[in-house]
Amino acid sequence: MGNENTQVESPKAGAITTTLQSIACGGTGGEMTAVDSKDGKIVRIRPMRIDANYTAEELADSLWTLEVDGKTFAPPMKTAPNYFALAYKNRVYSKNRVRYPLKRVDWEPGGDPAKINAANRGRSKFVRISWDEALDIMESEIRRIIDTYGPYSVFTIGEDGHRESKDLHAGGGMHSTFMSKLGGYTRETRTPDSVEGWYWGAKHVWGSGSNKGLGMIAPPQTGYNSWNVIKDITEYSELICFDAGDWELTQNYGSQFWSRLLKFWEELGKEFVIVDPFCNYTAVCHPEMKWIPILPNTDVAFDYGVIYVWLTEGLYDKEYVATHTVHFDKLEDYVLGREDGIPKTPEWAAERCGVPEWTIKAYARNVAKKVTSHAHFSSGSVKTPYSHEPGRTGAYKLALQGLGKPGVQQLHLNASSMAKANIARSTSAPYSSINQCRMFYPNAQSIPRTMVAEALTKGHAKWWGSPAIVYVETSEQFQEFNYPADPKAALAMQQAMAAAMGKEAPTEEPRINKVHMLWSEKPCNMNCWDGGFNYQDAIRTNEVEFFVTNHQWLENDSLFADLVLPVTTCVEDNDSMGSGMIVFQPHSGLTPPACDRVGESYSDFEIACKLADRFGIRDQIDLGMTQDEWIRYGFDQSRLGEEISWETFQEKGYYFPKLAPDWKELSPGMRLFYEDPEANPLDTPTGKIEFWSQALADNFPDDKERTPMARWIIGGPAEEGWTHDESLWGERCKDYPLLVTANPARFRVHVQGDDIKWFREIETVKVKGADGYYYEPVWMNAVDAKARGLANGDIAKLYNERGIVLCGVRISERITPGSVMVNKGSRVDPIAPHIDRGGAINLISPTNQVSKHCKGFAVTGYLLEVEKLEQAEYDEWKEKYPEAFARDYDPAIGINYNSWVIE
Ligand SMILES: Nc1nc2c(c(=O)[nH]1)N[C@H]1C(S)=C(S)[C@@H](COP(=O)(O)OP(=O)(O)OC[C@H]3O[C@@H](n4cnc5c(=O)[nH]c(N)nc54)[C@H](O)[C@@H]3O)O[C@H]1N2
Ligand SMILES: Nc1nc2c(c(=O)[nH]1)N[C@H]1C(S)=C(S)[C@@H](COP(=O)(O)OP(=O)(O)OC[C@H]3O[C@@H](n4cnc5c(=O)[nH]c(N)nc54)[C@H](O)[C@@H]3O)O[C@H]1N2
Ligand SMILES: [Mo]
Repeated sequence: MGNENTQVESPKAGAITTTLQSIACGGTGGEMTAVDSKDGKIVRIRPMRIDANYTAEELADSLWTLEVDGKTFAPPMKTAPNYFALAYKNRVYSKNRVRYPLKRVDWEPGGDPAKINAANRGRSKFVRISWDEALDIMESEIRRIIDTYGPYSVFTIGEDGHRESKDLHAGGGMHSTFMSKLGGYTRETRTPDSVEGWYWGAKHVWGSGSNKGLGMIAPPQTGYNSWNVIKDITEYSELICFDAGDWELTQNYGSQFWSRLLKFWEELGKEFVIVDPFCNYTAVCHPEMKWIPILPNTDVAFDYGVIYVWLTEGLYDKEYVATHTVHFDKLEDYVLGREDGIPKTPEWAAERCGVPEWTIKAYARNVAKKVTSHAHFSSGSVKTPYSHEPGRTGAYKLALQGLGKPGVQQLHLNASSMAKANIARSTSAPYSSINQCRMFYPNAQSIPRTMVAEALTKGHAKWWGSPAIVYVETSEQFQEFNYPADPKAALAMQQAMAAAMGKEAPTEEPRINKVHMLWSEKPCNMNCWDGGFNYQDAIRTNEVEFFVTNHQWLENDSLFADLVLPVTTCVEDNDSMGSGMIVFQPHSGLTPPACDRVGESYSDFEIACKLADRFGIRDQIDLGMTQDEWIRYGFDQSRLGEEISWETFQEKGYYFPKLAPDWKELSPGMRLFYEDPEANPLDTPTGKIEFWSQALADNFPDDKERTPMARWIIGGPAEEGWTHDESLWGERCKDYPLLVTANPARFRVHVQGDDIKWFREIETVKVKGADGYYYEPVWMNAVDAKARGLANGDIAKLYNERGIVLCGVRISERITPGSVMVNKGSRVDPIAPHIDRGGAINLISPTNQVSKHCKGFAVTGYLLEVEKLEQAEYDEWKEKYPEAFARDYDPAIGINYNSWVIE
């Protein structure tokens, strides 16, 4: 079967052809990149000159400059793509690419329990099948499931997330769009992963926040946008505190903007402090940084120690507190010990967070003395059990120092764009009309991503908070939801949605049922979300009659699938691009295919079209337009036409929107609120910053975990009503005494890129075990390693009651004693149920959510123990699970396709 859907031919034989691409793996676009190809294959990927097709005069109104103290910061004329983009050839031609449709050998369609062999998911191998056979299976299974149970038994997994940068061809919702045309589906909803603690905590302090919903502060008066925060910090801040957040590592996946900005700030003589269990890349790459090691998930103690110093030494902004905040007295009562008899002194804090008392005092006095901003991209400390507490104390610290004053800002994910452009930043928005179901729309029946395992294994689940993340009021967190959905409530939801979208509303209750088919368009739940081993168990039941994934690489969830449909990478598609949030300049461009497609792959959009042909609904999916027409339509729907004609855009291939003429004058960050809180209120119930929340007190009066004000919460046994016992002061820590710091990896974007061989050559990326296998490193302090008889290069078992993950020991002073650091996202390599060789750390993360009423995840700052894997046990496993140890393995890329496919 040819790629008849691609109307642009791949480069001609012989000559080198260059195409423009956007490669970021972050869901949104990255820096513009030039890709050179020959004979339909990529030969190299490199930066490109932004003035390649424009004169300096033509660019003049689009490029910003920042001038402070006689020093200048401006975008480079040569783009600075991230290292992932530059190495992407490894990814496109990885030995791990899915080249053909694959079917698990011992699964047959039809729903016969004897032919599902659910227990073998993640164990048995795959065989190649034709596209016709794959589409036959898809069609017959979807028809059977709908006939037997109704359409809500099809569960579409993986809306949005950090897939590759694509517009028309973007996955994560095409399956939902397709199913919606067949009468419905159960939607897997994303939880506020990047921002858990801000979402569940800080929203109750300073309102819904950026994008109206993410919980990081932004002024309602500017449509919840935070412009000119970088400019304000550059001009006024003397000190920048990175309270959990590794900007040198995490802010560079779109471009190298943040590396360069941090360098510029260094040149301006700014001071930096990083409070972090790990001496992170921001700390090691920038000599001016001061690192304060802290135990994971103890930031609340640290922050209260700091606040105690401020309150007792009068080092806070009293006037601001009086005019901009409410319930300061309650905070005072708690901090000074009037409420519970325990003053939260630096000494009290030191015993809990491991930071010496005098360091806490010095930090407190330094922050109060200097003009200080706090950088929180999403922040490691807000992905922990009870993360609403550090989310709230983080907000309190800013409030006490006059948030919004010149140079006193929260630098966060939606405050990291340099200058406002005149028109919409990208052409991607119009594609929401094709991929209608992507992100943020509620559905008649849904399951939050954090509760899928529970819903599948128990058959029911209950939570609070709607499936939407942005554009929602804080009060939606008080709403209760259930799986299976109540058909009456589901009908009401459908009618409300129809009304909001101006569509005809259904009148009959939907035929709600439990889910029996899983279809993932972003298959990495077990490795990105919480309780991964439980998720594997949930897939391994006959209740799941069919599990299909669309995927480019044979890894993670796809290893557990019954059918894998091969997907193109972003450089193979005929597409367009819009820039994401962390690039030098907003831009739009056309990205024709850079190379021939690998194997028989199609984009998620094309797969939906093929299926739609089988069901006679093609015109409802592509709306009768070719891909070229869609790309033109995207241009027409964007506001690009106000500044450039379609013909010129096509000829030039890319465009930088002009800057808003007044971009420098836009009120920076929270300045409006600072200047006049009455005229520019927050969207909290009182319009002010609330140290204590009446809304929480009214709605969840018995919640001892998220009380109306942030408290030092350590949890405890489940019998006593606690969601977690993941602290150093409970019972579980007797068996599992180490707190893990499970961060994003420098050389992966989440799970993406673990097979890039150029990175795997870097010494710190993997640890070679005595058996020749390259293990994911566990970074341990010498103190903790010595106590366990561990040496560099040892194979170690990381475990708790949820299972065992193998890692390679890397002893380093970069991690504080009491914690070990393992990067999330190393590929799953199952040995047996609840034993994994790949080092996929999220497999053993908590299965419970943030806290009782907060359905988000807790994926770092939890307990485990580390122990050497002795040779005798290794040999025993090898004998017991021979197939796991016999998988074809390439040290340059790790586990690969051949190990799972019978050729
Ligand atoms: N321990 C720990 N866990 C964490 C975090 C942490 O800091 N620590 N961070 C959390 C955060 S902030 C986030 S945002 C999440 C990220 O979690 P996700 O957004 O789920 O992460 P990705 O790994 O980027 O997921 C993308 C998946 O889609 C696949 N994919 C890419 N492009 C396409 C495509 O075009 N089509 C299809 N069908 N598939 C595609 C990729 O191969 C990959 O499997 O992880 C969270 N998990
Ligand atoms: N290379 C790469 N870049 C990425 C990603 C990736 O996977 N790879 N993911 C992207 C995404 S979607 C997001 S949301 C951002 C996240 O960007 P960040 O907010 O910067 O990342 P986090 O992992 O949330 O936080 C990182 C820092 O928090 C520290 N930390 C962990 N636990 C604690 C704690 O309990 N207390 C304190 N004080 N510090 C702690 C970690 O050691 C780490 O240095 O990164 C983005 N950029
Ligand atoms: Mo994220």
